[in-house]
Amino acid sequence: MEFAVALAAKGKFTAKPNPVVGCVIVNNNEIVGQGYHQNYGGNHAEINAINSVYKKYKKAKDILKESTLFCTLEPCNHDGKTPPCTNAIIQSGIKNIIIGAIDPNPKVSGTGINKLIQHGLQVQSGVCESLVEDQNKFFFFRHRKKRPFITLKIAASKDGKAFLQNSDERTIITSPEARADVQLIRAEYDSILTGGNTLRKDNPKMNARVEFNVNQPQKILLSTEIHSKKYEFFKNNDVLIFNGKNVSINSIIKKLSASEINSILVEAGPKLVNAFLKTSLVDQVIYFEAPHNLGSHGMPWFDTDNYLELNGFQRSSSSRIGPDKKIIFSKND
Ligand code: AOF
Ligand code: ZN
Repeated sequence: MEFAVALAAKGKFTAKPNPVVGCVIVNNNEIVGQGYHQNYGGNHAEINAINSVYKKYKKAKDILKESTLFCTLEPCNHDGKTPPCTNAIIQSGIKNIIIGAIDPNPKVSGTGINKLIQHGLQVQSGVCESLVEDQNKFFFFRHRKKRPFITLKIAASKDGKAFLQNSDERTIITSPEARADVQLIRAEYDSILTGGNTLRKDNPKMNARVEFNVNQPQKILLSTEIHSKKYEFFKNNDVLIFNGKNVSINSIIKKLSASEINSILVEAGPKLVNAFLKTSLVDQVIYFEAPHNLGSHGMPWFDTDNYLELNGFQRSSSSRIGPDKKIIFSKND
């Protein structure tokens, strides 16, 4: 199963917002087939693994009848973008199935296992369960909490400021190393959310500029104003726009909870960041801290009554990226 978990990890940036899933088929202590869910909308792991046996062996049918299938996630039992994996497994003749974790997706949850058992297959589940949940942290979170996981990303000067108030230019605070790390973080998320102020001030692209294939995060804009499409943010992929005088973060997150988005990275200015913190919907803060001060012209990140610890956050890790610090704050619940 550990090997299946490692296979699943290969789909980390291209399967999302689907979960990563790996599958290994074993016959007489030998691996005869393997596969993983490579692309969103594409074949599921089990299908790729079964196909790999057919590709390699002339007597695939006989081999499959005597094999055990290890799958990190419960095989699906619904018609989604692909047909149910349970049908393919039953048709393959495989009799033994070992599963990592039960699929928390209500369209599947438990029904995949039940179908296999009803057809006389031996099923065991819960093997390496926590590894599977960890590698699909956002997917499990959304299905359990019925809303996406929300992270705030903040780049601050040593004195806790966001930008220079006496300048119209974009203030670059952190080092190129820290900014490269942000690209990797973006690549892990299903969506990136920003506000109108950041759009106008920084004209950010907000895509994941990395040197490997990635399903680009869905861009989301929250703003009281309607913007022309001249901004970089509107280029290259569709933007979900929430406009209005009193846009409520709670109602927007509620709407997004009905979508497939498992995670939201909020990269915005102090106003929106403070508003998010006040909703109690933030699960994690990634705080980059540069070694220099911005001084009295700097705009503080947090309102005086709204600092991180007050909102239940504690430092869970701290590391160095180039000259900057990267501190992760999370909640204990
Ligand atoms: C599996 N094997 O490799 C994956 C599964 O739209 P679809 O058809 O691609 O279905 C997506 C859902 O299927 C996804 O939300 C999750 O519940 C399950 N993913 N299931 O048997 C796989 N990726
Ligand atoms: Zn499936």
